[in-house]
Amino acid sequence: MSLCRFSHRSSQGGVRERWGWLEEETVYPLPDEDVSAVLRGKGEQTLSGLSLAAFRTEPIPVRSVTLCAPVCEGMEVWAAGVTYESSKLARMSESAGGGDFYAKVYTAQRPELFFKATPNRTVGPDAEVRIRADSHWNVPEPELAALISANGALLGYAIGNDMSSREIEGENPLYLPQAKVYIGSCALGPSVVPAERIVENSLTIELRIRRGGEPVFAGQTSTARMRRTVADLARWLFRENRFPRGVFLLTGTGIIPPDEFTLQGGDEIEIEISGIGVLRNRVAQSKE
Ligand code: DO4
Ligand code: MG
Repeated sequence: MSLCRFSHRSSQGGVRERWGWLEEETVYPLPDEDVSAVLRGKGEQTLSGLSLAAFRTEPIPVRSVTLCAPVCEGMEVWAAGVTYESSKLARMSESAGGGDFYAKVYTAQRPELFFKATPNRTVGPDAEVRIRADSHWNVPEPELAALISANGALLGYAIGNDMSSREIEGENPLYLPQAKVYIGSCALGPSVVPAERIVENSLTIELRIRRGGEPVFAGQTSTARMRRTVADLARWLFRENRFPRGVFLLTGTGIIPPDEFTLQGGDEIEIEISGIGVLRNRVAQSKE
């Protein structure tokens, strides 16, 4: 039972992206205005309420649709950083300037929050995430992603991948937007599980990377290791900011591959979060 975004060839031959309600192997298309109202914080305040609208529409087998990132025009993706000790330590050691500010932000009251992506920079399940041509040290960052409505209600959870260039961020923290924000730098999916079905503080997050079919990295953490709560991060995000169509907030990574590891074109990334699902993406090496 989750909210998804999908594309599907209609009987008239057209293909369009739309919202749907995913129940096991079936997708029930949802009226755009119903989902939009929830995201805008009007009326219904939970995703589960959408299931009623879904059962009035014609079901489609999930195998005949393409799942997309659960974001639409007007939505934004933001991210929190240094919310796990492992992220703090890795960044301190990679930082050319010593990285004292990572230690400070880890314990500070104000979290690190940064703009991550627009829908056109975000890919969905089985699509390609990208590594930059001007970076030689790149990693996926598997993160719990929270969907929050315009009025700050926590609607649900998905899986996020905050693709990052460790080389560019490590050279100078002022390069963070270039390390983090580019076409194909964010993956979201496979769908959004209603918040009321998830206990946020004890989820297992697993990352598996394969190259030529062989495992080259695997790691695991738990959201129990997160230093901040999603609600606290969301409160900071909404300070002096408005998200009229809703926003995704990635909550930081706790899995850092060893320093000698970098992604390569063709790698397969699999992120699993208990109770939410599995997000798979292939890596494309930019030629720009
Ligand atoms: O401080 C830079 C970014 C941190 C981040 O993305 C993370 O900890 O997940
Ligand atoms: Mg991150």
